[in-house]
Amino acid sequence: MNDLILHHYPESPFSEKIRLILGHKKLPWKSVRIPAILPKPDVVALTGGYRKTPFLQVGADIYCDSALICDVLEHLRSEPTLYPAHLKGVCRIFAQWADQQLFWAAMAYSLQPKGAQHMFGANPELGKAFGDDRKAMRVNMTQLRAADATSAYRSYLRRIANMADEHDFLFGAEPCVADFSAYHSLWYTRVQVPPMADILNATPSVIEWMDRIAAIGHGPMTKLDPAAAIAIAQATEPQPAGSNLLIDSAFQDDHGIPLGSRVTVAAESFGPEPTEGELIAATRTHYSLRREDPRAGLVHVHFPRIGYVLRKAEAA
Ligand SMILES: N[C@@H](CCC(=O)N[C@@H](CS)C(=O)NCC(=O)O)C(=O)O
Repeated sequence: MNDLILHHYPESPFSEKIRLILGHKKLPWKSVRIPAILPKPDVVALTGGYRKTPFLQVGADIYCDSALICDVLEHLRSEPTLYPAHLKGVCRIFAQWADQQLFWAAMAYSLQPKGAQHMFGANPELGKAFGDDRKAMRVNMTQLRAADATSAYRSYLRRIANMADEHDFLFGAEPCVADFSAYHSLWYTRVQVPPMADILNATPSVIEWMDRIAAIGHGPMTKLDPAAAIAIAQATEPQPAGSNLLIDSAFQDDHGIPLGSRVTVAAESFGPEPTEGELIAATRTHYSLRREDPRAGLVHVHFPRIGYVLRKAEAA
């Protein structure tokens, strides 16, 4: 099999979720460091437009969004599982809540002036560029005010503590996808913005649970430069739909858009840059687009169905 290449940057919470899952499943991986803000020419060469972090490259197949990457890693190595049979629905729904509600509360809390000063105090120009970049990404969403975010974050931490009081991990003796999704936002507060981390002190069982997750580590990783990753895509044929690392291939037509159509796929909110290509799969779980890139050659770009908008491309 082609190497697993994670495109990410150290401070990214959703990347920390995937780094830990790679460690949990003991999967070796290659690490490509990408910029945190636009422009991202090497990213877009592979994704065709999607600019969020992280994404996973396997040869000339590009898997966007950490939820889809979880499915890919589970398909590749089913043990230890992210989705225990008796928790299948609830752990995915909990993860979705954590990746949305908990994440945005944690971000708005952590990046109040004191937190932003810690992150960018030494480089105010970078702080301004980061703020402008994220502002442009914020479509179809309301921004939480710091005080409201603080209230929500405190409540969420108490609820997570109720779970961590009961078992070593949120749903039992072993971690599942819910743990990794709940962890990454709290990790951001604790590790990236320590001046804001005192909010965690009211829930010591959450801190102990975080220590257990952190102990999992990131597994065996080697660095790769972005140009080498693009050359790998260039030199590799993408996998035909149905034999890639996704679980299903049956066509599910909810949009009246036949396979073979020219389409765009874009995130519903936050980071609306679309990827355009030929629709080669639209299954229960994901969309796959085929696109030709001047630098990366023929690539297949995959997105989860949930959270993404499929449209027919405008005629040129
Ligand atoms: N639903 C996406 C969310 C990813 C996301 O919002 N990532 C943040 C970084 S942690 C991001 O893309 N920020 C802008 C950027 O890195 O360009 C996922 O699960 O992967």
